[in-house]
Amino acid sequence: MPATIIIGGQWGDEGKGKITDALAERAQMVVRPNGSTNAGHTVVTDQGVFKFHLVPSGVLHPGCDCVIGAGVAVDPVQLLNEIDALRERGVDLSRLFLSDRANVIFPYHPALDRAEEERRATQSIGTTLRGNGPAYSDKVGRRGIRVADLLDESALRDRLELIVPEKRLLLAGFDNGETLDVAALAEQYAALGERLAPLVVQAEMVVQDALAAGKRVIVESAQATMLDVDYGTYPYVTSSMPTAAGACQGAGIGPTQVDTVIAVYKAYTTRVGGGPFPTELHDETGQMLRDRGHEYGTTTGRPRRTGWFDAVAGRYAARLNGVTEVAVTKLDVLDTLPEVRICVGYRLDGEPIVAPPAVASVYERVEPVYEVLPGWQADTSSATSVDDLPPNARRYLERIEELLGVPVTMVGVGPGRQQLLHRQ
Ligand code: 2SA
Ligand code: GDP
Ligand code: MG
Repeated sequence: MPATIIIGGQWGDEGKGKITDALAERAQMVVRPNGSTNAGHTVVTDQGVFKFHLVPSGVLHPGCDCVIGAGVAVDPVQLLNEIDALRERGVDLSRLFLSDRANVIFPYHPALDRAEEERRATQSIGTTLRGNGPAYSDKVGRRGIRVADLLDESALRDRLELIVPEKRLLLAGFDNGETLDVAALAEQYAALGERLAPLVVQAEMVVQDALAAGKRVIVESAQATMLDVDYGTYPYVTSSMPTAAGACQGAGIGPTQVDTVIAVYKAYTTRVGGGPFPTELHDETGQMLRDRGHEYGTTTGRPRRTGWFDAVAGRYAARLNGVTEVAVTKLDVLDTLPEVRICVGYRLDGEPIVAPPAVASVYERVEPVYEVLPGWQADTSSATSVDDLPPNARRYLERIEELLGVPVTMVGVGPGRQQLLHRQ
């Protein structure tokens, strides 16, 4: 059976965790293909609020295997903390697997992340400071250490002997980086490797075997298309590939093994960190979206920037990912507005443009062209079907669908599991 990929269609935090949890009810496997502890995916159940960082959002469903794929950068300390916290809440983690090829985040990665952000000063990216960028840089620079390398302490020490001297130089005078000690790191990380060993598998084979056995496999991507290292608002991007293509690579599947790509969009837009955001609101409507939408980083608690739905960036993402279905979340957050806006075009120096420009400083200058639609000023959070939604809310969804060029099949009207409407 072909796999389903879930991706973010905007700048992240669209509600991918909630959509994954909903689909995982009928799946046998959820694979996380990319990102690191920078991600925060929220699932709200009767048991409370779960914020997943590395563990796939399908883990609350008994019978669903959860795989952390080769494309993920894993901080072993954070992963073990996440596992312990979930176990304490009674979550069964016996079906959690970790790729032997996933890269490992060492303590020098967050330190380098902080040092780099400080050095960039006014041009800082606004990263989550989890070491994500430095870890992926090491991966493609062939200086990475992978999960399998933690399982042999002497080989691990050899790898660190090669890598650490450069880190000492880069971190000299910062965080006592010049004192990084190979033997201590090797001992500590070999011990962490020992604790992780029961989870470690050749994940791409586990995923391939599941597909071959006709199991329903969901690939849950982290971050979002506009944060993609190639197609996002470079350099204000993350360092992995949060597209459908990147999800294939990180999970170890080919494009012909996928038949459904679901892009998740919020009914408005948010982004955390720096970088272009044409529809950003700096007024009380922006604050209202932040308040009603609880727009604070799931991992860092940072206030998220907020703005209107951007159908230009949205359509770009839908096309790049070959999206087959769209989920629109957080419609309820717009319930009180007398009118809602959708950005239907960009103008650059007075001329219309149809897609995001490559250069961030040029993208910053883009002016959004808005279409104004009437609001619905009614509660949507208790709707149980799309037919319950006020006509203006339905019109808003239809317009989004038209502009993205992809059917909207799911609509979120609240954080809870029941607050997800299915639409044909
Ligand atoms: P990084 O840490 O190197 O990946 O940061 C680079 C940019 O990517 C953005 N980024 C994110 N944007 C939205 N949500 C993310 N996850 C957390 C959440 C974020 C948080 O779920 O709320 O808690 O602050 C996430 N992760 C990375 C980041 O803001 C930079 O713009
Ligand atoms: P992700 O990174 O894409 O999984 O999204 P996050 O979990 O970082 O952020 C989404 C936030 O919105 C979480 O707090 C969710 O509980 C919440 N959420 C998801 N869907 C809805 C919805 O339809 N309405 C409302 N009000 N909140 C939602
Ligand atoms: Mg998030």
